[in-house]
Amino acid sequence: MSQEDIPTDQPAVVTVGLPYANGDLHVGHLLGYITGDTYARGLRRLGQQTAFVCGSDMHGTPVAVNAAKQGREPEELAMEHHEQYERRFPAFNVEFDNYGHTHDETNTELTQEFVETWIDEEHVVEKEIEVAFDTETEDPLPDRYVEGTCPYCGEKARGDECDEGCQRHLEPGEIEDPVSVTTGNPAEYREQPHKFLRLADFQEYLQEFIDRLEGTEKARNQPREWIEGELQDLCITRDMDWGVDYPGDDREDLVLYVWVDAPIEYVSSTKQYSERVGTDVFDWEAAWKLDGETRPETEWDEDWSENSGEIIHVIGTDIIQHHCVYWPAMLRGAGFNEPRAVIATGFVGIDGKSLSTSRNRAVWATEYLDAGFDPDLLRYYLTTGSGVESDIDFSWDRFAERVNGELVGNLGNFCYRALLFAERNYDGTPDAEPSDEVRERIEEAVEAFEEAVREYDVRTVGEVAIDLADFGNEYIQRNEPWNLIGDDPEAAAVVIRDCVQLAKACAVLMQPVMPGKAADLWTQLGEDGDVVDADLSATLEPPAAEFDEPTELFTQVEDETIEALNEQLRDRVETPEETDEDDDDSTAMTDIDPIEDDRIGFEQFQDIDMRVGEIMTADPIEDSDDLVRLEVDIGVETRQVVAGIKQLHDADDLPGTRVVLLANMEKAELFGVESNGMVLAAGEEADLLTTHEDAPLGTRVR
Ligand code: B3M
Ligand code: ZN
Repeated sequence: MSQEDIPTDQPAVVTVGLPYANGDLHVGHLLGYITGDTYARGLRRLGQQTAFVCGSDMHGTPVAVNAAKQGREPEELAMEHHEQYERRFPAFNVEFDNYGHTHDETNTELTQEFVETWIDEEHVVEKEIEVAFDTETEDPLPDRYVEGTCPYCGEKARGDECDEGCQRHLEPGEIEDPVSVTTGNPAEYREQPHKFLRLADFQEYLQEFIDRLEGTEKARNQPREWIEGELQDLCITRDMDWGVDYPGDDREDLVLYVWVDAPIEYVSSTKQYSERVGTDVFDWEAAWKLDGETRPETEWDEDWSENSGEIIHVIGTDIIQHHCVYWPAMLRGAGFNEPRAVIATGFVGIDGKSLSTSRNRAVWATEYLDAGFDPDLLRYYLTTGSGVESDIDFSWDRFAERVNGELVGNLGNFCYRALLFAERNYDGTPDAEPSDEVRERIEEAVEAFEEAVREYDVRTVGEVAIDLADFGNEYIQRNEPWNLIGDDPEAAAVVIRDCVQLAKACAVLMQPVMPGKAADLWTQLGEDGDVVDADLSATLEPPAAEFDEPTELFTQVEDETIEALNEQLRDRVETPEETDEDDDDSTAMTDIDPIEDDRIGFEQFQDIDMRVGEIMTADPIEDSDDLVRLEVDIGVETRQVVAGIKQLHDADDLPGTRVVLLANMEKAELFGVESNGMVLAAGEEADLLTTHEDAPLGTRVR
């Protein structure tokens, strides 16, 4: 990366984690792709040359196991889903410059090149390790072919990750009591030679890298604990025939681990884009290579990096380790550029509970489209519902509430009123200069937008136009042009010119989050060309002198539609169907959690700021089964907190209760209510923790 402020003179690449080509897309997946698309569009708005690329993740056991269960060939299953994703993304206005897949020639070749460089540079070592084999069929059982017990936390886990417990990546041979997921037979461990990337070679490099890395907080900080401890070598081969062959070894059925060829697709997809549009339009090497060429060295040298591009990854929180530890080491080992930023998004919940595909508690991409909603509404909901890294809850009720309030009632209403008044009275934009007040307000919005892009704050990128429309509504109300037009026509002309200018600025600023609606507004404004090509300075350029009568940008979501969708969701969650997907994101219910193996130091504990508080008010949140809005007095201030404590506690009894409040918890938004802290409670039923004696409010809990 160039280490200069964005926009830089170098090309940027924005990527999103590749979807496994093994199932249908739901709202949880869409969050990442929409966030990435919005961010890439935001970068371009600042004048940064940007390629937005992705592809389907075709290999690995997530695809192979699904295919085996369906009695199909992995390639056939993966291609089918790949083609489905290719069509699906544009339906949500997610427009990749290139959407490839990991099984194509570009990625196969590039992956092998990476690995050959690691071998040449002596970063690859061979070790005998224990790998699981089916005791009856004698087949090797890599990664998700087995399930068992996590050796770190004791939870049920998949062969490659502890998805329901401590979230660790598990190396081959680590899982305890492995059982085959396809035959149900117990597995036994046998010795087998495998190849490893020696991560210790990159430890020092990674420690410096993490200090430079930009992006969201968790992505920058969570990797520190892994990088500071001893780095375990990464096993890069698997006994399978579905994948990219390991180069330089003729052992049959030895392929690269899926997490080797998957991130390399980010590079391959950019390369395909360059090959299609020409390197004069986008030069993939300028973006991905150090100073335009690969340098097989491992020491960091600022001079080489100065002229390389800006790599920005958008991922889910659960794959931070792969992107902030393994991937930078892989890039470094092959002499490639490093990521400038990693943006990690939170999880999407459904109606206050975790999304679960196996319980069919999910809102599917097709279902949303079939309901006839414009994709931009969901884009707005998902990007602005909570901070980028916070979890976000999706409910149809909240969707309707936000669309009707924020889009129909605020943005849509303002633009319609402004343009209708202008068209009826002036056939378009009145001949007047905009006021200083409005010019300054637009300048402020543009600055907020630029800063949000520089800070990877996608939520603010999405909110700037809405805030501007909010101002517009207040401005029009305060100035009453309908009265002015008779009394003071000149003043009325200024007010309406101001409003048209504000609508034009809204179109430019809302484009990253709602590209389709921005294009509609642009047309209504009588502007030539495409709003995509208008840069931020267009917000203050004179609007078109003439335009036609406007139409409403957004339509009200009706109660009956929402009731039907809620019923559809309720019915299928109550009668869970068996699905053949295995990406269940729900947390299993257990009786008593095992004690964490990992000890924490006192310093780490000190980072947790817990205070004695007292509940002042408690109001149940409508439409939620378990959430209550609390006002908690913590001595120095009163905090609004949303707590999932309805099951065991009657809201009316809560005021006056002493609680322990985690005061430095990240803010979150639940059912539209901001939660600024967390009250501690025990167990699924949320039994509130309280103090025994009367410690003064605000006292720190240690
Ligand atoms: N295919 C999906 C996931 O684990 C996985 C991402 C690859 S990104 C290089 O979220
Ligand atoms: Zn675990």
